Amino acid sequence: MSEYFDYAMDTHPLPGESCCGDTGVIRCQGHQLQATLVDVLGHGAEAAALAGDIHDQLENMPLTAPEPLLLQLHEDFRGSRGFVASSILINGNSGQFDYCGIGNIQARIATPQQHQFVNRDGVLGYRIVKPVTHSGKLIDDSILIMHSDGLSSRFRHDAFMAVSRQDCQHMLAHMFRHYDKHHDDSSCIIIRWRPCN
Ligand SMILES: [Mn+2]
Repeated sequence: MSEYFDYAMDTHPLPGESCCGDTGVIRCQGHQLQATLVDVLGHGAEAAALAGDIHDQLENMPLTAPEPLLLQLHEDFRGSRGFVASSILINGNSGQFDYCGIGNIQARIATPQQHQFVNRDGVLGYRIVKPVTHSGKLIDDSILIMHSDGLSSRFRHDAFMAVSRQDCQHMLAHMFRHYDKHHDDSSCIIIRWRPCN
């Protein structure tokens, strides 16, 4: 939680595994929030080890615009087994955001507007096409959802609206309860921008 944002994140390993190859980092600095979600290819101990290294790297980087952040991760982990990632940087005063994604992390603004972000193809650490930054402006009370392909993308807006007044931790539980496919590591980040609080 911060003055401007409510947020929650969780990762679940594939059933039967004790460690997870999905990871995420949410950081607030001043009025800015940065959230990055990463899905390392495959699962199990080797994927989790790389996810841990990427997590540490993200924790130690200054808040960075998403496109250079992903390019930096691509360089830093070149030759690794590879991963997909999406990152967003939000200004808590204005709601202005920059978003960038490579690979199949799903990201959407669920409400009050509805917007599905489109990522470029590629595998970070291996081969990517030039990333594209999507910039925009949230409106009050916007809810942003990012999740890996361990959760189904068959998002039901009407069902989500029923929980959208709850805090992000509850919305996150809803996502894992209804969308976890249980055949891959899964991860989800939910952020609500609340400029008036
Ligand atoms: Mn996956």
